Amino acid sequence: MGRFYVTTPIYYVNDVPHLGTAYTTIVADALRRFHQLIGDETFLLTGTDEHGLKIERAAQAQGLAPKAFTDEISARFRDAWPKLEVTADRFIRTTDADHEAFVQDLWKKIEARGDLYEGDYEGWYCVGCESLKTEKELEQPGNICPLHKAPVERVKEKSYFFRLEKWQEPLLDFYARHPDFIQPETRRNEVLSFVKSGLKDLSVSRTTFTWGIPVPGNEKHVMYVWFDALSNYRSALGAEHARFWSPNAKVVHLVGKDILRFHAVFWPAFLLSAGYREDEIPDVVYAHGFLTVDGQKMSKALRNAVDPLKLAAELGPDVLRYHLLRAVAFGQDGDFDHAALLERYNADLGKNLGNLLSRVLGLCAKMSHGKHPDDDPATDVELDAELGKEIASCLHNARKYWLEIQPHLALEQTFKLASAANAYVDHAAPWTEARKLNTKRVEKILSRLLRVLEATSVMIWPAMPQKSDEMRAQLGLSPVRPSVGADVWPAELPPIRAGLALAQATPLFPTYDADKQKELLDRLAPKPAIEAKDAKDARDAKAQKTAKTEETADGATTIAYEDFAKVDLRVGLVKTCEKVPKKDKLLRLTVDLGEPSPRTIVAGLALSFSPEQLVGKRVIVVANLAPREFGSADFGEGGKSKKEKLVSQGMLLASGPSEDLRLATIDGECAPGARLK
Ligand code: ME8
Repeated sequence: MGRFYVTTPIYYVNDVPHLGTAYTTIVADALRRFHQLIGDETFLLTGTDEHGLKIERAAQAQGLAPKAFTDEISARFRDAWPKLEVTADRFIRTTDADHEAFVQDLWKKIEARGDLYEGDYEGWYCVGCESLKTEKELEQPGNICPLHKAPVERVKEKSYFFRLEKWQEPLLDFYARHPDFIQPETRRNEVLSFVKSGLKDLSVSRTTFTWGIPVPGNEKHVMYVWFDALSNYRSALGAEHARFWSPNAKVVHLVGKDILRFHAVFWPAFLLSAGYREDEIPDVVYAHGFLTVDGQKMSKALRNAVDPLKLAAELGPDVLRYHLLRAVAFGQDGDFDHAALLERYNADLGKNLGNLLSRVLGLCAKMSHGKHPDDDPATDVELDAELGKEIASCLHNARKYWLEIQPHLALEQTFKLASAANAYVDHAAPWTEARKLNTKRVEKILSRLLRVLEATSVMIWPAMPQKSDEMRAQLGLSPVRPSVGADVWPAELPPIRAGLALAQATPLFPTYDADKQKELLDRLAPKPAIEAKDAKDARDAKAQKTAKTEETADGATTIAYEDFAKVDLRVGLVKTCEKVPKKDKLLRLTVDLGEPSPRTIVAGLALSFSPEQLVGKRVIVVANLAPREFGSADFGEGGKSKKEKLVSQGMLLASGPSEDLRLATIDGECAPGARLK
């Protein structure tokens, strides 16, 4: 018996559960179920990441206090996972009191080791990543975060620093001694070259907002959200740490490739610094790829459109789980294609496994009085021996792949076994043997097939626990309920259960005909995705749409509400304003949008306003417009002048001709950053 501790990332509560977060969570659950089957003691952890600027702002945007906001969204995650058949041993929230106490204690340990010092931080911060960025990492023009495609913010504040640089060599030694720590191999190489290129000390506290865990002894600072978040993997265990954070437990962190660096570099460095031994560092950080949906990047709008809970309610959670686990090669990027899901459902589940079950039960009803027949292994023929070999190899390989965290391959082997059994029915032709009155042969064939089905019902349990139960009920078997210490993964065919009463066959996976598939696609797949799949349909849909487009009185076309909702309009407070030398129309402003540092906005207002007229004014800003370049200009005077690029990080709203513009503004003392709706 071993111990297996598997974690998902704790998800930010600025978003609700979506297909991406469901994916990691389902993989974690399937892995843990496999380990339960082999008798391991297991612990599955998931939860929510609730502190930091991103969450504080999301709460503000909803007009809620951060805790009230996080309570609401965290509950949505907690309620979602059981609907996908995921059972966690703990659902941690970083606002849980025991977590906060643990993190403060960890901080003190690191501080006592001399690995924290106070300093000033100045640099670029991406709130989406909750991470500082070097200039090298940003896209130009406009200092854009390559992941979030949004401008980063300039931060300048007092901060504690963690001596990450000091841990560069120990980390490299650690990676060398633990080649399996970062998986898959390509990701390991990326991390290794990142660390080899030189680590810099890490800013681990913030002073410009308060939504975080206070730094012990200096409450002006809150801890950096990643310091807080990563610690959840250890804090969540509480007293269970003796069993699950010990050298004889396998600790696996599943993460998306977006957050590998935090887990593979910062986390072990924090732990080593706090005095954890090398054998108390997690065993594996497995970075999986990113999913697209029907070939498109999962933008926020698309994420909302593809609701895993809706899919699970419609198709059954097991079908969604199976498709996600089987269709994506774990570790690589993959596409969640609605049409492919239905095709795979029909092929693997309906026509292969489902058909095998109904076929065999149907034959048993006719040929063995609905009972499991007897079988004398001494009378095996070559066909039986071949099936035997296939069974042994599929069982062995599937087990190996689950252990190697390759669920797609484990399931491939599982369904290979079902295909082999279907081929065996065809070749063994029990109906012909029955006509020849060869009863013993008929019994052997049916018994063999029932035993393959029993083995398969165990093999699918990690991916499809409900369907496994249903399948076993039809086979007259009790559900798989693993217990610690008992390895129930079959090494060979399960025993002959002569005389066992079988139930009547009911289709486990009724196949979808073309009409039903179309109806499901129309209902479940987001419209643009369906259009993208079929160019002709897309053209037709577009033609129809154009025909229906309505015109307003002045000839402008209408847009859908969703299109309007994409525009992020905010109240801004003009802090500074200056003329742009040699550009008659342009003013350069800095505008406070409630962010840590004001945005630079370049606007064609100079023919209507002097800079003094604008400072202190509240304006309306399109805050999510891609940054726009207006060339460059020489600022400053005479010999001290400096050429600067003119990049606008937003747009002001105004009306009228250039020389008589009226600015859109807002009544009263509205807070900078307030969203217009
Ligand atoms: O990063 N495809 O939280 P998060 C596959 N709070 N997986 C996806 C995905 C996609 N398109 N989109 C998201 C955070 N994911 C931090 C983690 S852990 C100490 C703190 C999954 O809500 C994937 O696992 O942004 C990714 O790493 C995670 O969601 C990011 O979740």
